[in-house]
Parts: sequence; C-alpha cells; structure tokens
Amino acid sequence: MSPLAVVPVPRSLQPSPSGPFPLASAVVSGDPDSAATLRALVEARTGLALESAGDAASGGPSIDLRIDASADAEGGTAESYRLTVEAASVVVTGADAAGLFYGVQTLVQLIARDGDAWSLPAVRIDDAPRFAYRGVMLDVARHFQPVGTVKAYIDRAAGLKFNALHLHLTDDQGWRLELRSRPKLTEFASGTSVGGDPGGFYTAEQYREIVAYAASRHMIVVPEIDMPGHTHAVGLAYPELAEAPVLSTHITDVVEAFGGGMPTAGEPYEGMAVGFSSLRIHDEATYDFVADVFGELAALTPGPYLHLGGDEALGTAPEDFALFVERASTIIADLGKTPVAWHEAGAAAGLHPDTIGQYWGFTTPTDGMDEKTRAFVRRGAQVILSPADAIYLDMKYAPDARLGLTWANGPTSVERAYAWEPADIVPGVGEADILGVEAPMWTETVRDLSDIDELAFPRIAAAAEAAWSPPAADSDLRTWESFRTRVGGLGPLWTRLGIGFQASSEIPWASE
Ligand code: TNX
Repeated sequence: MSPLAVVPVPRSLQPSPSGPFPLASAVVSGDPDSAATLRALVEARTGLALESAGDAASGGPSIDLRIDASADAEGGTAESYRLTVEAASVVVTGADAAGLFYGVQTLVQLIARDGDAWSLPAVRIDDAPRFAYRGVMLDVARHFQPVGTVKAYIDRAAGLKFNALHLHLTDDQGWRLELRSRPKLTEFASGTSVGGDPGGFYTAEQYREIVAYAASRHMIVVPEIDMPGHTHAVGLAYPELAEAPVLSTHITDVVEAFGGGMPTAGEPYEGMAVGFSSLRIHDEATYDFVADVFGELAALTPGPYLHLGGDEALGTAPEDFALFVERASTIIADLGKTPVAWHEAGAAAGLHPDTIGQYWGFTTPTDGMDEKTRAFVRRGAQVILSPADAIYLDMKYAPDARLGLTWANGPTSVERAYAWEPADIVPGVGEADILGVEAPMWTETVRDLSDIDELAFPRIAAAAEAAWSPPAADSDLRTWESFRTRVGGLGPLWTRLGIGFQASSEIPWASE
C-alpha cells in the first residue's frame, strides 16, 4: 500500500482494520474554531458542505473535534494531536488549540476519492512537532507584496504546520512598514521594487491585521529590520544616518549580470546587488533611530522575537559591525524581546547572549559560517537553520527555470531540498541547540503570489518535514521515496486550494 498523503509525516501513523469513513453524511461537533476551519477546507477540497451538530438532527457519522491537554501519548506536548478514523466516527484531539488545528490539517490531507464519493481511510495518528520553531520567510522589500498575498502565504504555510512567518520588511530596495516615529521612511523610501516594479508599505493597522491573521492560524510574525547593511533605503529618508555606497567588484559583477544600475546615494535602488550600504556606526543618531524603530516594532508585535538582520554587511568594517550588532541586540533585549540575527552576528563578542542565530550557509558549512553559528550556542542561545542550498525557496529548480537565483550551489531540486538532517548541518550544534528550521523566500525575481507558489511548492513541503517530523533514524517514512509519493498525493488538494505549484517531474502527481 502506498503511504497516506500526509506531509509533514506524523510521528506515528497506523492504518486500522476498520472500513473507511464516508464524508458526505458526516456531522461535525466540538470546538467551534476548528469546526469552521474543517468545514471550509472540506468544502474547498470536495465541494461538500458538512453538517454541524447544532443543525437539524441527523444520525450521520460524527467528526468530533476536542481540546484536551491530557490526551496525547506524551501528556499534552504543545501543538500535539491524536486522530482516529473509523468507519463510523472520527475523533481529533488536540493537546491545545494549535494541536487541534494541525489535526484538522492532517484530516483534510487524508480525504480521498472513493468511487463517486469522498472518504477518510481508517487510521490512527499520534503526532507532535520535532522543533518548536517552524518558519517561512517572505521578503517584502525586494518586491512588495500586498496584505492579501501575505495572508494567502500564511494559509499555505499553516497547512503544512509552520508556526512562524518571518517578514523581511526592509532592504536596500525599500522600507515596507509605516512608523509614527520615523514617517519619512515610507514617505521617501517605499515607492519602488526591484526592476522598477511598484513598491508599497504596510500601515501599522495593516501590519496588525497580518499579525492577527497569522495568530488565527497559530503563527507568530517575526519582523526583520535588516541592519547595519541592506539599508540603502534608509538613506533616502534620513541621509545623515547612511554611509555612501561601497562599490566593490562584486557589485559591478552583479550589475553586469542582472542590470539595475550602480547604487547611488539618494536615489532609489532597483537592482539585485547586496553588501554596499551601511548605517553610520559611530554616530549616536544611528542608535536613536534603532531605538525608535525597534521600540515601535516591539509595541506592534505580540510575538517574542525581533530580527535585526546583520547579514552581508560587506560595506561595514568588522569591528564596526560587531559594535553595531552588540548595541542593536541589547536595545531589543531591553525592550523585553528576544533578538534574532543572521549568523554573521555570532562573531561579535559582546552580542546580547539571548540572541538567536539564523544560519544561512550551505548544508556543508563554508568560510567559517559554522564557527559564527556555534558562537550563539556557546553564549547559551539556540539557532534557526536555513541551509541555503536546501531550503532557500528562491533558488531555481532547474537551470532553465523562469524564476529564481542559482548562487546557492546551483539549482535546487526537490530531492536536494529534502535530503538533509538538521542535527548534522553545523558540527557542535545538535538537537537541543536547534530552535527550529526556516525556509526563506527572497523576492528579487518574484513579483506576485503565482511566482511565490511556483518557487515554494513543492519544496516548501520538504522544509515542513525537516521542521516537524521525526528524524529519519526514528521513522520508516522519512525517505525520499515515501516523501515524493506523499507530496504527489497532495497535488489535488493544492489545486483545489488555488496553489499554483510547480508540477516538478521528480514527483508522481496524483490526478484526484
Ligand atoms: C542572500 S542569505 C541574502 C539576501 C538575498 C538572497 C537571495 C541572506 C541572509 N541574504 O540578501 O536576497 O541571498 O537568495
């Protein structure tokens, strides 16, 4: 029997001898929020409008949705759930609201065609996440994405049991969040995107709307203000805070390959080069700015993390970089938030010790990136893994692909996105040191939701499985063969949900 099409694969999945559960006559009872989620997803998948227990009396088989902290095998692990399908009843029990939400997502993935009808296969699933932090990142700076697109991305990610949306809100090409303390940022630095495409920004109210929508799908928002590099846009609004662009040969090479012109102080940057901009490190006005920006962001963000960036600051001298990230991480910690920084910041001796590191090197570390990452752990903090040659969702699938970049070891196949083990990436950074896994979507080549879908799906499913599922050593179903078959089984669901996935030839796509 081919494995059931559940992605990420659960901790334990046992087919049961009972017959399948018929969906059409089912009656949904229990927790109202998850009942609404289930009814909406079943309708999208099958066209069936399931009855609720409150509706006209019905003797149909029941789907019962419960929250019970004592119910799971491990005694109420956060986000865990248990799911039992038998011929006459379905019971989903979450240890908490998030667990129940994930149980419902699994249930929807199990829906199968049964002749002219729809059914659920008899099964018993016990499931809980491997890592507490399961993230996707969306770069809304290189190409601004409207609120509706961000919500659609949240829905897609939540369906794969991701629980964090990292929003890359600022970069050389634009500042995308309106701040009362610094109104010039959006007035002067948000109008354009890469390639001369339109820009945009979120008002504080729109940002709150995104945060609330994410919360309704059990996701936190991790906002990133990238500093001290990636700050050309800041100079359009507050020129006194920005150094002149540092024009290395790398910049000339990128401009030659991709166009966009050389970065020029005071002019919007529409190209794809990185590492030429820097805030002024030895000017107190810079830290007034950092305090204003993160102060307002902390007040707008209920989640525990604020990301200060810190990547590719090639236009900043190393000792200046260290001084900056030490002060910025301390400002964030003093606001009562946990700082997050890209792995480069690990090199700064005085970085705030609570700072979470985000590793973006390759699955086999190069250039001392592993050492910088271990430094976070030595200070007592954890690490988020985003190995670029595996789960950078903006890489091309194949050399002739329409969208994407290739710098991370050439194109990234679905198989390569799947074939890595988090605890084996950075020597000295083991299971307990890993907060989680995050798949970034940078948007230099990505304009809209259909571009996002084409690059993210199906590789995002590999990242979800690395973040949620047990390691291969503990699960027979953590193999490429099983994964590709299970992903193929999700094709019809993704189609019904309007997800424009790449019909990769590596995956045996099911037709219904
Ligand atoms: C590297 S990885 C970047 C981004 C680019 C991305 C494109 C990292 C922390 N920074 O500035 O958008 O490559 O793939």
